[in-house]
Amino acid sequence: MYSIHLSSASLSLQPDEWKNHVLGGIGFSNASDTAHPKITNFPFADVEMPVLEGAASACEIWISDSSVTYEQRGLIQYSYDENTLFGVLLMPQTSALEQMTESAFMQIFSLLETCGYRYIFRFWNYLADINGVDAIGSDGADNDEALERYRQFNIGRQNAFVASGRELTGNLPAACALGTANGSLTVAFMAGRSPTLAIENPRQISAYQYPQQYGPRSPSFSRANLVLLSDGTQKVADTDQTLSPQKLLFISGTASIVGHETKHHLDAVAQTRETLANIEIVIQEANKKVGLGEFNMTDLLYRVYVRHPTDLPAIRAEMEHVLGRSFKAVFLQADICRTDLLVEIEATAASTIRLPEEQYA
Ligand code: 3EB
Repeated sequence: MYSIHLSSASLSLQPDEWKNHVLGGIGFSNASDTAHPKITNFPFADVEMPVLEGAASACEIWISDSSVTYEQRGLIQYSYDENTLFGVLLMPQTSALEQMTESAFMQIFSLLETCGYRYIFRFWNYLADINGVDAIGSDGADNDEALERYRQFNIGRQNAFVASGRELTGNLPAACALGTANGSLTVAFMAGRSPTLAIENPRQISAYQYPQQYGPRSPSFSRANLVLLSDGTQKVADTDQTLSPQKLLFISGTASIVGHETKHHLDAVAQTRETLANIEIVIQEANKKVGLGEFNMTDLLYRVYVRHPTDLPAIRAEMEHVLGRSFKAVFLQADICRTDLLVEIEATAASTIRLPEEQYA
């Protein structure tokens, strides 16, 4: 399995034969990008989020080395090969965000149990107006105060983990949670048949142990998730050898948080530096499990969520300063789940990732 990153325009030019190996994708686009696919033969999270550099859209497409089956169940479009399932749930605005979120995650967990892909690598969560404050659902909590929507999302997500008998600490999936201007709740997910290894950050309290000041329920995610994909079909031709498992590292949305506190208020450059220090230590933790030098900061594919587009040049310059000039990143404009965070960076490492030249000029 590998991912490629390209614009919608390039995506639509790919041959059909290629598309039959696509597990799914996530695409970010400016509302004005008419090339953006609205209908695909594979599960596709279509996120309306401004792309700050280059093409008007940026798609991350996951491709299987074997054949892929496509299905739909309720609100979930999903696909799978013999060891990985990719799904997208698009939740219409039906009720309060907490209830919608709980329902969304319940449906996902139920599908994964049924299909036998219960080990979740990663969630991608996109919700409208993440920092907005509105009235919580009547049965949501023990008072009827207004609550920030990200905090409502956390209640619904945690309720679904509990109701599905999933652990709230320890081996949690990697994740990100970002705000969009429009749309409802979009959750994309990738899961497999065997356990993954959650990685935590020794500079940070685990998110699932954040104190109550960040909301009545803590967020259910790990700092990164290490996935070893042993593909029985990856036999070396005419020998008894099989390829060693592919190692994937999904680094969650990472921000300028040390302990549990936001650091460097109003300073996008210092927040970027702190965030990269967090990512670096997460990579070191992952390498303790799989071997020194397996993953390194310069080979990652980064996605950078920038709250204020005017901060982009400074954030990019700081990344160049730390990573060198040739790092690979897509920059998007998004609201981040704490109002004092100006930047959030996530990353993926895959040992067989292939990149087209185009997106990262
Ligand atoms: C943080 O470290 C920043 O709620 O799923 C990062 C990644 C963040 C995932 C989530 C939130 C989430 O707390 C915010």
